[in-house]
Amino acid sequence: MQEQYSPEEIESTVQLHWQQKQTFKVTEDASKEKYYCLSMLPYPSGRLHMGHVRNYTIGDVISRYQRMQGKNVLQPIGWDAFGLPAEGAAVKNNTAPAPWTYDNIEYMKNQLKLLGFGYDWDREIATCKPDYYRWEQWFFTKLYQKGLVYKKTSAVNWCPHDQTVLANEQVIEGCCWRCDTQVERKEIPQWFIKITAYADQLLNDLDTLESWPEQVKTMQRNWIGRSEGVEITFQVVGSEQKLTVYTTRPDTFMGATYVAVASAHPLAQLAAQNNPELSAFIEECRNTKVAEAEMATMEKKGMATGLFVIHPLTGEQLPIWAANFVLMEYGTGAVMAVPAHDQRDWEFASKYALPIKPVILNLDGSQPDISAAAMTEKGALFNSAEFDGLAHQAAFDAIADKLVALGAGQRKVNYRLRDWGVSRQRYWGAPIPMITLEDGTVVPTPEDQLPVILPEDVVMDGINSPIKADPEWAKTHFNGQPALRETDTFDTFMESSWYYARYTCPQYHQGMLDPAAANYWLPVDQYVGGIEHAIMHLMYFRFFHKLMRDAGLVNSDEPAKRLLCQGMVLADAFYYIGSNGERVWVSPVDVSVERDEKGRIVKATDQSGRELIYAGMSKMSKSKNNGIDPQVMVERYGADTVRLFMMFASPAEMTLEWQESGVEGANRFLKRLWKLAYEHLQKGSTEPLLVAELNEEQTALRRDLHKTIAKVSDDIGRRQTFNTAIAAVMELMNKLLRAPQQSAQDRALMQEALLAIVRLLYPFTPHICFSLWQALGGEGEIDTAAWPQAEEAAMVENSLLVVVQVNGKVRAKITVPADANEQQVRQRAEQEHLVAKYLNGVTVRKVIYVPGKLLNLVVG
Ligand code: RRW
Repeated sequence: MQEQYSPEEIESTVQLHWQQKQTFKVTEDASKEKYYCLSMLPYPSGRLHMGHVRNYTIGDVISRYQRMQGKNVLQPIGWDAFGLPAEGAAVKNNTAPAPWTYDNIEYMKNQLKLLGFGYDWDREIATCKPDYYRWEQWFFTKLYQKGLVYKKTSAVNWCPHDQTVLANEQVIEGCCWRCDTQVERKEIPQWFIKITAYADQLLNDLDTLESWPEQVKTMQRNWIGRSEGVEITFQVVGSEQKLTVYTTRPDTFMGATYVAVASAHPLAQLAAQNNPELSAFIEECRNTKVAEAEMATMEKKGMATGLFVIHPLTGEQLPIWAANFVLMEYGTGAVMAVPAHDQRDWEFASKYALPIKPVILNLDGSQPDISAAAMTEKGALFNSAEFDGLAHQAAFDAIADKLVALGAGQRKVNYRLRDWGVSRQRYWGAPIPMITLEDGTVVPTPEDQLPVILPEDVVMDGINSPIKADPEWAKTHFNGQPALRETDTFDTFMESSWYYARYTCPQYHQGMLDPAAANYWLPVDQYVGGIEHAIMHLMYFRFFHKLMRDAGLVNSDEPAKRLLCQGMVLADAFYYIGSNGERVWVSPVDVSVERDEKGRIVKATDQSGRELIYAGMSKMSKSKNNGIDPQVMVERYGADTVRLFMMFASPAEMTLEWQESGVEGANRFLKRLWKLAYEHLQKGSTEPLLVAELNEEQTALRRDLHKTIAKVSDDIGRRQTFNTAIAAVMELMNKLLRAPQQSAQDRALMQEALLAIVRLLYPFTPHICFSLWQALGGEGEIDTAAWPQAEEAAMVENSLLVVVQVNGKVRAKITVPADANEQQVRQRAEQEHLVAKYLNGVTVRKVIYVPGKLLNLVVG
């Protein structure tokens, strides 16, 4: 063993060993308990981000820990390789998306290896390869045959200058990213998958996911948005037409004072025919595409249509307004407005001077004050004729029943969830396997024509998809007749919805999944990834699992038992004001700082000595130039140090503040561990440990060792508090550093402790632990070693702390053997100087003894 800890050397040697031995290659083995640990696969964006390192370190720690528990652990990795960034980069670098993607994969793969992650590389997947996406295409055609896929027109961003569809990311402040032309909305036919048919299952099964974070489940519940309500039908005045709305608050119905419809609603269109002003308003709404998230905050605008409906319970006429915040795609494209009890309606009514009629009392029975805002609580009714006095649920039921009886309403469960639009008008994606015949009929691509291969050798102009630009590409045949292929491609969330299942049988050619392999490994035992995927990806992932189950491909209901969402990675950000008043961000690696005694930054300068403004810690990002390159850190300190710091600096779900001083601390700790082992080994071999012969001090140290083993096991395995596990090992290390090393048993104990510590740290810092295990003479390789076991007997406290009082006043605390009786405890107490002092010249009249806790001597 070398005296100096030299991570570079150790890490490359150990990594080579893993590669040659194929340590992390696994196959199905019915004799072993399986464990499937999955981290969200990366986009091959070019270089690893610190956020990736955090994600993949957590996954690797859990995988290595589970392997040492004797389980058959699958930890795969792959590439989420399709998507728009590759198109942008290809145009910029004058290349094509495919070579750019494959180069990135090669580069990032090497970076992952340098970090020492224990992947089964034989299962690597790149989602842009036809042998992957062919099964996605196949599955889509099956879903089509089941009636779970349909085509519908839907709005996209359209650049009238470039004559092309733009992805949301390509619309910058309402304009085209290339030519700055105002973007329009355009309705085009697109493919949808009926996720709404699974809304109830996706909602109900959340209750079975006991080991998913509550936050994620809540977000999914809200996204699905199940509500019970009533669909109300109004008669339009002077017409045969009807207008239908859906409400979850029928109890407020007597307070409805107008109805609002989407600008695209047929009634608005009808009214616009002889109303140019309304027609212009509708056009304006059509051209302003508003993201759903912005709906709540945008300015609410509307216009009266001149039409009215009849309130089915009061017979009153309510005006119909066209409004920009009602969307045709949602529900019926119309809503009833109760401005006294809905804030959005209140704002709209206030703006356009529409009547506001309160009908719900405050909780205390008083009338609500609606002068400054709506009252949105649930309460008893007033101003509601025959329904006055009814409490919320009773009012809901009474009004619903009455509407049903009148034929003007029906109860309905509604979901906020929309069907999944999977069409993208982009090139770099899996072609949608549908064909249009000459007579306009649309059919799925026949199985023998799959995969529909995306050509990789293309020239990008950045405007048109090459498969749309080339009229030949779409040409095909169906039953001997000429036909045209779909030139749209899938949303990349399609690929990431089922990759976890394909990892179980990546080379299977007879079908999408090999049921034996899939059912051996699935469901995933532990999924690790960013919270940004809480809603969409994790919903599609759960949806696909159910679709595959219903196609007989898997036999479980949910894809992942346990989910861990790691926090963001932050770093200091600094800037100065440039000559045009702009902020110029300076990378923290190029900044020198002065700190006050509390460690706060008081002065920062760049390399030329220019004083900088400190902007605090923020998420590592290109825009603030505060990304820290993982590779640079690995080169400077070694992968083990980077991994250890990441896991120690904060709990996995919390944000992590990148501090180079913390990285240095982690590095010093590893050097101390190396040195301790080195010095121990320099003294030669050790004798067997004889537990019965250990003195009190040695027994206490051994108790600490076994308690640490128990704590670390629990912290990693159950609590997933990796930072406290590391802290516990560090504390133990401090004790070992001070432990005497004179006797043979001192050294035998040190040997036991070091062999345990290298295994406890192995999930975090596998390279150094691999080497130390070898040097210490551990049995076999550490990769296949068993996790250390905490011995119950070693953890038993053999001494107790007893509080000694004289006349109820605490005078001393003494340590006694655990089996001491009252007599022995009293003897030991009376020897204590501070106790003896109060016993001088007095008689002990009474002794109160609480065994193992308290001794009170009553004197007088
Ligand atoms: N390919 C998708 C993806 O997100 C995953 C599919 C399953 C849909 C924080 C994490 C920060 C990310 C900043 C930067 C995800 C990060 C994994 C970061 C892969 C996190 C990456 N691909 N968490 N990650 N950069 O390549 O959350 O503080 O973008 O779990 O790494 O990220 S990805």
